[in-house]
Amino acid sequence: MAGDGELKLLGVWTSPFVIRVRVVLNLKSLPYEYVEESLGSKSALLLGSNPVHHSVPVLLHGGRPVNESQVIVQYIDEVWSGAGPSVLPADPYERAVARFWAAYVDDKVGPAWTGMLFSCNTEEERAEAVSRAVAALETLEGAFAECSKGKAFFGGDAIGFVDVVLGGYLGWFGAIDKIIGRRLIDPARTPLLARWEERFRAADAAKGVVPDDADKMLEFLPTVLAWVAAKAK
Ligand SMILES: N[C@@H](CCC(=O)N[C@@H](CS)C(=O)NCC(=O)O)C(=O)O
Repeated sequence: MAGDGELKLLGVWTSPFVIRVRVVLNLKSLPYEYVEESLGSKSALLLGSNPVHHSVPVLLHGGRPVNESQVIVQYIDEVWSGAGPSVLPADPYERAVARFWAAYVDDKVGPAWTGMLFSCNTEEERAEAVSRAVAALETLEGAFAECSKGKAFFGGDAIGFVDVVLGGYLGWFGAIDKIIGRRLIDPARTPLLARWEERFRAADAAKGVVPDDADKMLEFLPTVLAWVAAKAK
């Protein structure tokens, strides 16, 4: 169904929100054109396709834009329901639970991620954001036990909605690990998530999309900080 030129994704390679969409496109084996944006000089296509937020990701399907990463992931899952595994569970209750935890990730992990990297002015502020991230991850450790039912992923045997939503952050987590000198997903505090991280990173759909070079991420950090500073002006 996704013929040549039908799907175009506007993104930034480090964005957790873009990465989750790319993982799902890979899971479904959908061909797409990827367009790397510079958030310091956004393209006319990005500004016109996401006039409300001007943010990535934007998925263009046959030229029509779909915005907001969690919305995009669910859109792909619905439109290409026959291609590859379903990301959302078939059962309505389990689907509601998955949506709840995905929202939790972006409500709690998202702001802590920003706080650890982009909005901390002092090491104390960074440490405070790290604490908030670790607390959210400890809650997600319990969610993993509940959702996975002893299997490999939040989605069970296969990567599901909560997996891709949380998995999008792993590239930056690797960079944060280097900054703070310990693992954010600490095998002692969150052993289930630590093993989940290894499985998720090793999955074919994540390879080449979830950044695994923390130094490269850290080299890119000043670029993102400049975007954030310019936006705040
Ligand atoms: N809630 C949005 C968040 C997207 C977002 O914040 N994207 C960032 C990149 S990580 C962005 O494009 N920022 C540009 C801007 O806000 O001007 C989603 O899930 O898609």
